[in-house]
Amino acid sequence: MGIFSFFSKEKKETLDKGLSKTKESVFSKITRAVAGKNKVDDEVLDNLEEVLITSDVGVDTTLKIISRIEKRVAQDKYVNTHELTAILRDEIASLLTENNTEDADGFTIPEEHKPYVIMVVGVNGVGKTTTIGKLAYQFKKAGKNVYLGAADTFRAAAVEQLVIWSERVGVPIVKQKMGSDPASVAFDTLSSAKSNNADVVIIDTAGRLHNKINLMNELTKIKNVMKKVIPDAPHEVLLVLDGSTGQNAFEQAKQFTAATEVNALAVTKLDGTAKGGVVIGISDHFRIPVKYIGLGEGIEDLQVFRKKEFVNSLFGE
Ligand SMILES: Nc1nc2c(ncn2[C@@H]2O[C@H](COP(=O)(O)OP(=O)(O)OP(=O)(O)O)[C@@H](O)[C@H]2O)c(=O)[nH]1
Ligand SMILES: [Mg+2]
Repeated sequence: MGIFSFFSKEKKETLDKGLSKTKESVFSKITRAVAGKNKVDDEVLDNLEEVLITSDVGVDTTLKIISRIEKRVAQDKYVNTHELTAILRDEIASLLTENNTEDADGFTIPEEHKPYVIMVVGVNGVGKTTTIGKLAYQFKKAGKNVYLGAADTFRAAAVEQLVIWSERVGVPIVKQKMGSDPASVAFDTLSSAKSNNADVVIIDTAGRLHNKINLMNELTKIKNVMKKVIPDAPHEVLLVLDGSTGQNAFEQAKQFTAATEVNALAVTKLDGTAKGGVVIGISDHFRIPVKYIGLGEGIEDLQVFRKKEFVNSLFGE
């Protein structure tokens, strides 16, 4: 690692540990897929296809990966099954880096937008509030002046949960009582943040309302009210997805991005699940970049998603 590497040993360990269940599962499936074979042939490729699909990579992305490996095998004539994981790692890394966005490197807070407003959305229980706490911690560590807004006023204890994070991180929070109008909370938060010259505002929102239409209408209303304080807010709408739900997370991303404007994704709970392959499918499928991954419940367990590092961790030795 050179001096320009921002990927510390600790972060690599958290990533490796977080992805270990997915890795074990993928490796044992690959071992079975190549059992008794020396050469990568059609049968091995068929088995590999099944491995990727059952590892939550998703059908479309799996087919792209298999077709790349097929080409490579055809070119090299004889490919030993021992080389398969290395090839898989290379081809997945190339697929992800070629086909859409560059590595996002998390959120960069531009000087000209002050405060920079991040609105966090997603269905209930995916990890929105936790991700906000972890993000606030990272911004604060980077010397930013952070404000939190507790605009999930629907669920009992939701405000309290964000208050706990604000205390843990040591950043101010703007709140009202449960059941109050979330758009009004967002308005208050942006007003306070603006008058206190804050750098970043992160707004928590409810994951569950009476129904999905209500939820989408409310998000629109919150956005519109924000614009009264800061005309180009929100600058980021971060959709949080629970990676441990595998293909469900993928479906949620589809539905949410169709219903409301989203420009960044975070995939949480990759620790403790064997379904981490879903990040590959999500990163391949959506134009919207995966910016963060959640690797645990702790304050340090949120990492910027970097495609190569992710694939290396998953398919490394
Ligand atoms: N293991 C693990 N747990 C996580 C991660 N992110 C969040 N959680 C846990 O998931 C649970 C739900 O997280 P919340 O942050 O409350 O989710 P939410 O989206 O705000 O939920 P609602 O407010 O009900 O919509 C909590 O117990 C978190 O500790 C993660 O990356 N890894
Ligand atoms: Mg919450």
